[in-house]
Amino acid sequence: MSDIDELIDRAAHDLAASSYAIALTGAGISTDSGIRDFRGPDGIWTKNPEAEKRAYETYFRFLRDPGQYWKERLTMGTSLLGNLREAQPNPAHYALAELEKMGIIKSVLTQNIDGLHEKAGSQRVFEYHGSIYKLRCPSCGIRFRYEEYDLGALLAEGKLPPRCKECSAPIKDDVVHFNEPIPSDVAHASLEEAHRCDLMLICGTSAVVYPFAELPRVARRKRAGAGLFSPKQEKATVIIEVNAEPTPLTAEGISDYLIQGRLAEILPRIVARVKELRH
Ligand code: CNA
Repeated sequence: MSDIDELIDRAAHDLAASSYAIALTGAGISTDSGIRDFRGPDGIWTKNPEAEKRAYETYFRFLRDPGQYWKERLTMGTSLLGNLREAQPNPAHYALAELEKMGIIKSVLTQNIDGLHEKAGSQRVFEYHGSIYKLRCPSCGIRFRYEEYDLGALLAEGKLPPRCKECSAPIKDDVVHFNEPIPSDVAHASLEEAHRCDLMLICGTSAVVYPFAELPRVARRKRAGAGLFSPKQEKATVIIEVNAEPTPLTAEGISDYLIQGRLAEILPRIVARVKELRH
């Protein structure tokens, strides 16, 4: 067996033996759906660091003048990521959905905003950085589908920004921008999942964006802390990374092992092996 075959086999055994596995995903899982990532070798920020600096301002522009923010969004051209709505899931998304159907993966915590996990059939998805399909009220936290607002009409009538149907505060797109707090519902749910899981499968993230990158560390500390504050030794959480390149989680030994390669190839092979083990 090659190194990679051995690691795929090991991951399949670990998943089959887990009782509460969760997946954490980042932009790398969607590159095979034609969506560029930010920090991979061909990433948007890697190629255009100026665009990253400008992105740091986006949330402040909303806070300063929500009406103007919306006017610019509705009148300026396409987003940096292109037309995400046309993208389709790839075999890596389907593999995670299948592991959920098999009862192995209990939830997917994703940084992605592209909605591809749900399109692939994953049911329990926490969108940590929001979704391109939704709007959110920063004041009361309620979310709306874009279809619930006629933004074109509000623009034409000079009635921007759109306002929350519950509390009438100005609402923004659901996507979480730099400097913007993570919505408290997904932040809490994700933290709970990180505490609860006994296996974390981390897919396609450079693991440098916080607080999401804290979640593997939470799972890791649970193990390190066991015995320090609690008399009962907790079962160690297995942390597996699948990524095209090593990350800080690899370097710091937060993950137990890295399966280095393309997610669309590796995840379906893991699923196939789990199925063999279950027969
Ligand atoms: P990132 O920082 O761009 O890192 C992506 C990681 O995935 C890198 O380490 C790559 O080497 C790796 N990678 C790329 N392609 C593959 C592949 N096919 N197989 C295996 N590994 C691969 O992205 P993060 O998610 O870590 O950063 C968080 C940001 C990126 C979040 O705020 C997202 O909203 C944002 N983002 C989302 C999307 C999307 O929704 N699809 C796209 C681009 C950026």
